[in-house]
Amino acid sequence: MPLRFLTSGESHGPELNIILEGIPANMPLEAEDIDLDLKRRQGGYGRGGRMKIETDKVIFTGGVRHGRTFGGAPIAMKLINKDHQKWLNVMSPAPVNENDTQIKTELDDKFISKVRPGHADLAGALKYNSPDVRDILERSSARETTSRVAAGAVCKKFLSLFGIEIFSHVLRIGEIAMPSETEGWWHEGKEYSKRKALIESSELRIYDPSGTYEQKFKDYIDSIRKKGDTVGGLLEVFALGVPIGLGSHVQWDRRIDGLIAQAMMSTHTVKSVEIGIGEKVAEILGSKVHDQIYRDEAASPLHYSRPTNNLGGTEGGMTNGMPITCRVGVKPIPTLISKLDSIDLATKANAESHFERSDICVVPAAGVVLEAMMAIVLAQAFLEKFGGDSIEETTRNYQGYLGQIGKK
Ligand code: EPS
Repeated sequence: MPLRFLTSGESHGPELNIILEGIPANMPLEAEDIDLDLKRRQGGYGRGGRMKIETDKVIFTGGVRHGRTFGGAPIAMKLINKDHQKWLNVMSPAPVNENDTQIKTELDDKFISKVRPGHADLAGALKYNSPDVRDILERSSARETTSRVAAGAVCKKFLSLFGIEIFSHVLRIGEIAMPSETEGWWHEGKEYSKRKALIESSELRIYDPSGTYEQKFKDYIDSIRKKGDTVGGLLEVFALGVPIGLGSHVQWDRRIDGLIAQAMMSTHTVKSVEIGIGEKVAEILGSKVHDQIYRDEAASPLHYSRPTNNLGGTEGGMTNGMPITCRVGVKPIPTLISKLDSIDLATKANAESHFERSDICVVPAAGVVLEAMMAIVLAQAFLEKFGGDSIEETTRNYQGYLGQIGKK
């Protein structure tokens, strides 16, 4: 059975629900494995009022017993939306009592027919025949990324048992970019943990050993806030310790680079995905693009190494044993204090877009969501190749493969 997951729940509904099926039995799993990433997602400079209300924590409702997965049972999780208490009537599943004038007034007040450019509002309202755009925005809200992070955290835990680690950092926010020499921070192994900790302690999730960029970014985001605007950015997401041979060249829908790109692109606000040096492949000659392979006795046990990783860890739709590297561009949040020109679906007239509450910049938080999506895709591919019903069986399968390719 392939690893699969579904999420449900609305931004202001009572809770978010996740079902993740296919994680082998007997994997150690505790709430704190997930809560740590939920907290990371809530952070980042430039977040809005909602993150002051919520303290996202997972509640397991199935599939976990005594600190481990068991018997193939799907992992079921829920996350409570604290903010729901203020939306009890607006989000109530019960039919509306037309005689209750108080509720009718509250519902009228929260009815939305002005669509936000850049959001799902216009297409969603027409497609689903929803005069009230709230029918669309409640589910299309990036609140759903909380569920992805929960599913991704379980996948990260699974991958960590096989030495695979996923991480992200911010390269650019709007007009300000990190200097290119800081981009390769994680290639130098011995400083890795220290550098990672530096990024974790940064509210921008940047690698800033000089300490000069943190404030620059904060001032910049503050200036955007003052203008009533929003801002996007660029991130790098990478995976280390990935074995050679995940994915396949034999069919279009089995190529790992395509699967990674789809998962990244499916994430709210994402508008570009590059693997390795990405669009630069268009400018550089083949002799400089392709990562040459050299015999290297010291690089045991496979006895070869590659000094470059321009193709970002994938060749022919398969992982090639090098780190997987991905650069992802996220657009500014479409809910702006300074409203955008749009239309009112009820009156069919020009109208300014609707504003309720929003973040100014979600770029640092997006990194945590993209890590989750990378983890889900890699766990799927790993289980497709090595998956057993239990962790013990999966480990045996993996060890057997390492022996076969001479890596044990
Ligand atoms: C989000 C919760 C939402 C938004 C945001 C992400 O909360 P609310 O709608 O109550 O302010 O802050 O949603 C969006 C960015 C979006 O585009 O819809 C969260 O939990 O991350």
